[in-house]
Amino acid sequence: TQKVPLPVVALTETERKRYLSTLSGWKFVNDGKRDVIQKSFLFEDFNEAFGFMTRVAMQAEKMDHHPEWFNVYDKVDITLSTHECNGLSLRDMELAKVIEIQLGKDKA
Ligand code: H2B
Repeated sequence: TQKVPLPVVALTETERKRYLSTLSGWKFVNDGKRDVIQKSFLFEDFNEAFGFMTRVAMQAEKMDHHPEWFNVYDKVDITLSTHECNGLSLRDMELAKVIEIQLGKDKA
């Protein structure tokens, strides 16, 4: 089966709010240049944080949609946005979902 990439068109405000209501802790932010969603994650230590980043990175690469992230020891701040529409697309919502599923597995 052929995998069809999700479109890079900007979500409407209604769509954005509907998707965000299904994603716990992800906040909509306009950083002055573009619309993004952000969430901060806290782990037990660096090993847990970086393990999570590694597992997310491999899935993000498969999706050809990649997180912007900042890690210090046990903390990972993630920002998602889509360059092509200078804002939020379905791809960001899909990657956020993948991240949440990975978090569930890691914290289990
Ligand atoms: N990741 C994210 N988060 N946003 C993008 O717009 C994006 C990406 N674009 N990964 C992709 C790669 C694009 O640059 C390549 C050429 O498909």
